[in-house]
Amino acid sequence: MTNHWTDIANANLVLVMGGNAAEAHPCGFKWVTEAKAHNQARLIVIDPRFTRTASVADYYAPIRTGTDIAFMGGLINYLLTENKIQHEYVHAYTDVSFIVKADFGFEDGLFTGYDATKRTYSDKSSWGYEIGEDGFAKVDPSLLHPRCVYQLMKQHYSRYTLELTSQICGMPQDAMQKIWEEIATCSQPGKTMTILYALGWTQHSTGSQMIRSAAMVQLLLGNVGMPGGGVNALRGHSNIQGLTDLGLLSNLLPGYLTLPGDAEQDYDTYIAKRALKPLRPGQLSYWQNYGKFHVSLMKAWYGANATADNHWGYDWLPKLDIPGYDILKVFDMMSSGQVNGYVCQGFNPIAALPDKNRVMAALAKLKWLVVMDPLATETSEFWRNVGPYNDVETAGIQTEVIRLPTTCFAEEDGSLVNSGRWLQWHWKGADGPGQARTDIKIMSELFIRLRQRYQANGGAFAEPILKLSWPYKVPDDPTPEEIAKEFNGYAIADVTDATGATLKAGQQLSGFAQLKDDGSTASGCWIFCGSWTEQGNQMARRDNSDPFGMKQNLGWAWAWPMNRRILYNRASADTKGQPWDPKKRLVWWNGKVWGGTDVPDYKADVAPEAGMNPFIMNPEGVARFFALDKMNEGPFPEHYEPFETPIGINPLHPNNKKATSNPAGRIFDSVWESLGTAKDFPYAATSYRLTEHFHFWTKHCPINAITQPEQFVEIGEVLAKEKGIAAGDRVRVSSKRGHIEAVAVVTKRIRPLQVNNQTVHQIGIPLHWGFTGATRHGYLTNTLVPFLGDGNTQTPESKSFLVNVEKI
Ligand SMILES: Nc1nc2c(c(=O)[nH]1)N[C@H]1C(S)=C(S)[C@@H](COP(=O)(O)OP(=O)(O)OC[C@H]3O[C@@H](n4cnc5c(=O)[nH]c(N)nc54)[C@H](O)[C@@H]3O)O[C@H]1N2
Ligand SMILES: Nc1nc2c(c(=O)[nH]1)N[C@H]1C(S)=C(S)[C@@H](COP(=O)(O)OP(=O)(O)OC[C@H]3O[C@@H](n4cnc5c(=O)[nH]c(N)nc54)[C@H](O)[C@@H]3O)O[C@H]1N2
Ligand SMILES: [Mo]
Repeated sequence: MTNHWTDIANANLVLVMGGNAAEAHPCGFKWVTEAKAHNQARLIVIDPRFTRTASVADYYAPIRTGTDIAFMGGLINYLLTENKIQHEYVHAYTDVSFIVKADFGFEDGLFTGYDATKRTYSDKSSWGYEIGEDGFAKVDPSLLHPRCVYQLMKQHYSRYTLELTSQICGMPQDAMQKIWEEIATCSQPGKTMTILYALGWTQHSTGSQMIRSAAMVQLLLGNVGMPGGGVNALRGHSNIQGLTDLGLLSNLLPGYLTLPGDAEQDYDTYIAKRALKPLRPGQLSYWQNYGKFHVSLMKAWYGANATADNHWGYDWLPKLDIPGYDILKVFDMMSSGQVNGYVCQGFNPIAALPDKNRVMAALAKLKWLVVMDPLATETSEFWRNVGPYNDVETAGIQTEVIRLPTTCFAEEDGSLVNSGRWLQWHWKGADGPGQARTDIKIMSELFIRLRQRYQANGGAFAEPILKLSWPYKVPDDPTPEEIAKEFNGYAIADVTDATGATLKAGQQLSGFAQLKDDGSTASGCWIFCGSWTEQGNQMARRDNSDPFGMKQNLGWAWAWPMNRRILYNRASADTKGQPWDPKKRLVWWNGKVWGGTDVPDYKADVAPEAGMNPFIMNPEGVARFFALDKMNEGPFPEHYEPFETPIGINPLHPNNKKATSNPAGRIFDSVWESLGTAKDFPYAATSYRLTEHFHFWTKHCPINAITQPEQFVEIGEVLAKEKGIAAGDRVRVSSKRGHIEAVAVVTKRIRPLQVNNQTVHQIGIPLHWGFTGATRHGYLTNTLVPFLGDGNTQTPESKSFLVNVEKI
């Protein structure tokens, strides 16, 4: 989230789109209720299904899955043509005036630089600013230059008319118009909309660009950095925010530092490419400190072994030969026999990943599989024949499966990072049962034994393991406190910071401004620096007072970065440093320093007149409508159809097959033949969760199993009638990849949509059941989902695929 949970109460308008917060985030959803009760906020919900969130909305409209970019593109077009934008904000704090290179273009659904044989933009060199001789990006504040971002954006979205976008989304024109008008009222400086989304946006082959299109709307309305505004990802598992913060994606290091690529064997080149110089005069470009964060990380990992002479152990970092080994890639490699062993920790891939039969076959190619989990999961039991639900030939599977029982999160101390970036310490509720051990203990024992083997026998590339520093009191059982302190970081030598304060060697750092690139500081995750200082564990703070009435609650837990609650909050004040609206006071300039009701996201002593802009992580200091080369399918979001499209064409580009679905989406060659078409599988399906279960594991708990005992699917009344299906009938739902059986729930909540002058029916498929646990055994929903995903994040397209439905 750019903002956070309690801040939702500051919104005037709440848009829930691409998520179902009342069901998937029932505790956090209370802040929407607060906004309605105390702020007269209105709630708009846009979802293919009428959900429990929709049931308390002021306005609900249906949408066809996978078409939200068309809706947002139409909205951008509306805001620009109707002149409903926050002018001063847009002019000062965004890239509208920046001039784009002359060879950039967009034609027939494709941007410049596309390589159709590789299905990727192999040449993104035109997706950039024109740079002047002074080294700065060129701008035209009049916005008249035909290639300034404003003009290009206007031109790009001029195609997104009300008529066309309504035909793509299947949303009636009057509903669309009404929602656009209401959203447009938030272009007034003091009026804010918050956008709450989750997987209804991420789980598409165009998911990242959907979210970008929402961010563009929020920028046009001047709603980023504002209380009650922002683009807010409501995250999944309780610590999934912590997962990305700590760099547990295959291409990341902790704190959103990035792993080097194969071409970056040289340390100085690696740092220089990331520590970018400002692109405009007077800007900050905070990533210029990259080297300090990186060296401090390497000191935390490798201690005295990381020295200036060995570039702080740079050679010990793996260098990526491809953009990343995401989960689709790893299972694709497994399928083709390139992976021998797999350690599966707190993950149930056969239930969670798309195309269950493909994942099954991949697991069966392993020599060994280690499952670290408190429970028996479908994955740990994948080799078991349970009749039609998992029809495998057990004798043919040679994979050795080893189960290591772990405790669960409630059986250990530690911190969880919530969607709002708050690190909240928690205390264990009970000891784990039987022989269960904590994940930390299992991993530490594994590390110690591996290191002993390398010490005794040597081996290829042993240094990263042999040189690792392991300073814990009980080496095979580090405490969560020790690890948390290491993430925060400490002074290795006496250190004087910019304010003149001196830290003694061994003392905990109080913030990342103290980090050095000379080896005198260590920090395992620079954005967590400040969470465990000499004053103790900041994450354990529980002061919920709200002295300014702005719901920022700075004494509750600790938020990264630097206990700042709202990112880019400098943008909540105008160019003179005064709040756009006195009722929405977040930070302001008092003549000497920046202060306020939140921790300023800015350099404290830089006066507004200096012209430094609020988006300090970008070298140009402003927010981007034009994404430069950061996205894999182009600088502006464009609507592409889901890979399995119910209408077969992209109404924006009916004559270019290459632009039907995301031209740079993630798909492996072997997957094409597993895709179906509307001829055999005419209905658009989407999958989702229910309040009564958490994924695939609460079905082991009798109470949850009783409340939602077996697989069902939701079918609209019109389609049910057409197919002769009554409520309670058993139906077979099939895709090109397989089928499941379920009880039919016939509902008014899903209605047929008019799309491209034809009727499209949608089917809703919840995902929790399987062949373990106390619920009625059955198939896995992911039997149906195609094995492909987003072009940037590789997130599978679990929210839009084609199925057929028949009564059994
Ligand atoms: N009770 C419970 N809570 C959970 C979880 C759980 O399993 N159980 N899981 C947690 C996890 S890990 C996550 S990631 C989150 C997920 O949180 P959410 O994303 O809110 O949950 P979902 O139920 O997957 O789906 C969200 C909604 O998106 C809609 N949708 C589908 N396609 C589209 C589309 O193209 N456009 C739009 N606008 N909407 C679409 C679906 O109809 C559905 O209502 O929930 C978390 N919370
Ligand atoms: N079709 C479709 N597929 C989806 C989705 C969808 O919407 N549609 N949603 C996707 C999403 S967002 C997600 S997050 C995934 C979820 O997929 P998974 O993360 O695989 O699902 P969970 O059942 O939550 O699995 C977590 C496992 O962790 C175990 N566990 C709990 N605590 C601990 C612990 O402390 N240590 C260890 N080692 N294990 C522990 C649990 O017993 C459980 O088996 O599913 C994805 N799959
Ligand atoms: Mo998730």
